Amino acid sequence: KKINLAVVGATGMVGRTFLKVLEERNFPIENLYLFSSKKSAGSKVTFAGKEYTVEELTEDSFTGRNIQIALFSAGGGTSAKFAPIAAANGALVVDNSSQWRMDPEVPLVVPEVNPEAIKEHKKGIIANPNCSTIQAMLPLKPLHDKYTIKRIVYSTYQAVSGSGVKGVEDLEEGIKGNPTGFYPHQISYNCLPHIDVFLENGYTKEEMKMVNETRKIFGDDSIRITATTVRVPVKNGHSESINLEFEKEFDLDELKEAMAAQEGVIVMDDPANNVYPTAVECAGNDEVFVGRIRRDFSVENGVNLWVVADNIRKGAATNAVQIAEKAMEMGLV
Ligand code: 2RA
Repeated sequence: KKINLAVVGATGMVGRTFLKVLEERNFPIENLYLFSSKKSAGSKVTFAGKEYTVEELTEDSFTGRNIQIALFSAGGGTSAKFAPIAAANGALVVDNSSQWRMDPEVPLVVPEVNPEAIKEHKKGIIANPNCSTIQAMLPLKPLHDKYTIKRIVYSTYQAVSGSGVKGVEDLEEGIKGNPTGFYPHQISYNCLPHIDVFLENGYTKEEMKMVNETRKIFGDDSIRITATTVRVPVKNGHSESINLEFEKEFDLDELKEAMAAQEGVIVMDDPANNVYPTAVECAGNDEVFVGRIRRDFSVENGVNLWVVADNIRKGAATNAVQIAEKAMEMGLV
């Protein structure tokens, strides 16, 4: 069946990728509505061969239009105000901002990991996890099920596309010698241990997102987790070094097979032939790529992984569209 779908934040990097992914996946859309801030309203967007005019988002945008799914990627403030309005007008909202992720009445979903959480929504809002969390959940899910993860150390190497067009511009101009000053320090030829804002506990919001969102998605607050998230001079694609300690013993080949069997994961692991995932080669795909799989000999039952994914696709747009597809499959729309 075809449905009426809205995209809020349609002109942003994730919003434009929502549309690309919806078209690629032939999402069954009857009527499409595109919304943005006043600044971008009026711009034209082509979708499935048809031209659409982006409207300014207002409190009446959802009235009387029977919008059944609304994909949001327009910042926390817009989601805070307009997601409830969309839901009150009958839409199921899939929100990419961090606004609703830790709300107990809002499921935080990676469709390959915890699809059953979708039907738990209490206010018509489902939250898309942070990009760096999403890509970690896919390889970790089979390992947690099989060996029970007791501790995680995340170290991330995050592309500038995570900051949107302004981040990409600071890197590209910086390489030419004209940094735009978007980042607090030069990003070209540099690494910045600073994503989002610093908190009282000395961590950044990005680091605490990985800690808190992992526990919510696995439904397990006992997992011990620490994170260091770093902005690196990569245009697109987040890379992550993930160190895991398990309650149970494991066989390395069996562990690799468990990840390879996980829907959405591709294992690229043959160091003798220089085979391991890199951002440049993995960007543009919807899978999560895992390599450098090796035992951590410093603890009883530990392993190190290198995990790469496109942070705008699987890390944001594709994951949200997959949630919408799953919700339709479940008859929730
Ligand atoms: C970043 N994960 O990379 C954050 C938000 N997209 O900047």
